[in-house]
Amino acid sequence: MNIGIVCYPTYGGSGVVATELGIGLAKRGHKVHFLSYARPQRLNEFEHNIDFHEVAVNVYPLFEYPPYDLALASHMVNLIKYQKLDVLHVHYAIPHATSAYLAREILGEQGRQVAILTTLHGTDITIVGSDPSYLPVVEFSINKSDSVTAVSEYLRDETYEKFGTTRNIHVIPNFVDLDRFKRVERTHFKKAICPDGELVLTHVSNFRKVKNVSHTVEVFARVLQQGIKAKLLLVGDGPDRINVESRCRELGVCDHVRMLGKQEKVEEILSISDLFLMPSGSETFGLAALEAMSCGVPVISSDVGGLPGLNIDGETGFVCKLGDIDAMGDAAISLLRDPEKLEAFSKAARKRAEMFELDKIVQQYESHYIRILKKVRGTVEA
Ligand code: GMT
Repeated sequence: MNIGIVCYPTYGGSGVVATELGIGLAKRGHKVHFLSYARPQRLNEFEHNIDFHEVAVNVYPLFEYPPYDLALASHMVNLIKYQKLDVLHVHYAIPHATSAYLAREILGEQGRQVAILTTLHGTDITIVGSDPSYLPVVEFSINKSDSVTAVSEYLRDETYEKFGTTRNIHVIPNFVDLDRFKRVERTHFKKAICPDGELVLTHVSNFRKVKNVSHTVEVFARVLQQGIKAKLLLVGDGPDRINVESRCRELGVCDHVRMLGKQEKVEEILSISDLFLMPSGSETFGLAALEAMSCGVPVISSDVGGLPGLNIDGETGFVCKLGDIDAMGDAAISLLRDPEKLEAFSKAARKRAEMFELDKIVQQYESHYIRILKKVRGTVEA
């Protein structure tokens, strides 16, 4: 198949899922075309059957807000037409699903040959998408896609609740590359970060408000207060970083916190981690937590969205009430103080991650493409 994949290129779950899926599909022999305003962060190696098409937005003095969605729709038209796309798979509804609809309309009968699949990821439904300033357009675009998937049951149900759609939304969960995200020896790195054999707590995100990164610092301060020798590794960057830094200063824990910024080889950091913290205020799936679990790192998470479905409370980590820093601190301390329990949780975390193995889920998408393509082309011939 010729497959177009549209995504955000940034440090974030939807772009990661889209990129890993595209790479997985290319390995299975499909021709994959990525479309975005920059090369997706994880698309960093040459593959003979992967092309990247950059969407450049023409600036013009009248445009205070250059219309990316229109430039994207124009690129989609060309891709569908000249690369003979069978499937156009857009990740994150805003504005990708709308541009895809527009491209198909522009192409008329020709456009009916391409199957448009929208994958909903999170805030495109839960926060931004349901804001009145976008809701009617998002709802329309979801309804006009040939098929819609959501990354968790929670997100599917939220979509039904927040949008007036009665269409079938299929759940295809996120996935992880178990070969890449596995625990490996990183003795030198561990020694450099933890010269006194400290235990390591890690958080990975794009430091948006919704991630509650400051809560990780609060939890960590409680761990230190108990006399446990530990380090907190904060990976990623974003708008909330400045507040996180000031919280570290207020709590007097700066010397024990490392701000590592955006990192490519997250698996190496996870390999020296003992606990992963995800205190998010909203999280439809929690891909970063899955990657941690795949490296055998138990997760202390909040109880929102898809997290309780991923992180099994008392088995792969602990699920605590949103914002309950004391509970998260106690959970972390109980594991860090008990090496045997920590080891058992680590094994259970990896085992749980194995249920989300990359190949299995890529094949689910592939079968889904074939199904919707039959539906779309069948309709044209009928
Ligand atoms: O919806 C977002 O915030 C964007 C997206 C991203 O690019 O960071 O994150 C969402 O999609 C991920 C991949 O499907 C999920 O693992 C994240 O849980 C989800 N984020 C939120 O719901 C906040």
